Amino acid sequence: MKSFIRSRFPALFSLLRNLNLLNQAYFSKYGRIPGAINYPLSIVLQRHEIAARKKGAHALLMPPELAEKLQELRTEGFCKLNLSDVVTDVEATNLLDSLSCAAVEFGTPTHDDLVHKLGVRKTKSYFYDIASSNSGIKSKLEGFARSPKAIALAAKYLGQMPLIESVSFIYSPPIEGTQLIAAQGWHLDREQKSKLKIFLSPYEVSVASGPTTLMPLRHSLGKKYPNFPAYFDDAEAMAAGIPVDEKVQLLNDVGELYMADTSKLFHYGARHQTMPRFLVIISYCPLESRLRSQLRKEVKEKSIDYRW
Ligand SMILES: O=C(O)CCC(=O)C(=O)O
Ligand SMILES: [Fe+2]
Repeated sequence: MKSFIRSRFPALFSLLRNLNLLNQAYFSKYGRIPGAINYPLSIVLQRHEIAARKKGAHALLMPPELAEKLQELRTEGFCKLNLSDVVTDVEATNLLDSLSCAAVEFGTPTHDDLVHKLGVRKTKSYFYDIASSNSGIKSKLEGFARSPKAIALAAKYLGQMPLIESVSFIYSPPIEGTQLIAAQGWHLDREQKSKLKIFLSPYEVSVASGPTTLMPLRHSLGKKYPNFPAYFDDAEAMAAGIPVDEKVQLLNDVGELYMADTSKLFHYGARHQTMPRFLVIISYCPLESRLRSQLRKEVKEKSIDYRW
């Protein structure tokens, strides 16, 4: 298209180029529009979509049996559910079977294997997302994430029809030593005002298998985020008045799961598990992000490389 205009209508081409009409792709259907139009338009469109999502969430009927869980989410910032609260017994069994089969098939590679055989970055060697290379599991998790009751709970909690931001099935090898890497340090997932995550394992989660750990809402709310936007350790948490002793480990039996607002609750992933760890993490979020682009860049850079 560009070269056609350039060869057939050189004057028009240079006019368009001068107006910057050839650079910013937006609606491919309409061709290209400049940033000066694109940016305000995208804000209007986003507002419009958020309003529609809010209406959608408002119109949804809350399954009565989940009303109490919604209340818990609002007061504690997290809640524990049975898988069968969200899907049918058959669907629950089916999902757990598929996850444990995928886990067995994947095996229990070491940190070195993750780095050298599976190409995981050294600074991320504490986990690998099995769903990233197993499309069957990925689509099962997407199906589960879309189940009407889970969506209803997320929509009522977030106040709008949620985006399913990600689904993953992470594996972490046993951790020796005490060094903390990335999400093993305390942090908030602060990109949005709220972010509701599902944590679900096909196995029992005990202290030995590395539970996700969080600080309930009453101890997280209003606390300054030390070392923002990077991670922080227990000593830094205590110095900031975050009562580390009040932390909650998300322990569960097979068939149970947690939902937690990781944007409001300080939390970390497993630290010192002696057993291999398999965990589904599904993230629901509102459409709006509160990071300005510079801050977003900063968070990304620091969170990838930060270690202590
Ligand atoms: O590994 C985990 O349990 C939690 C990781 C984490 O920080 C998150 O999913 O937000
Ligand atoms: Fe997190």
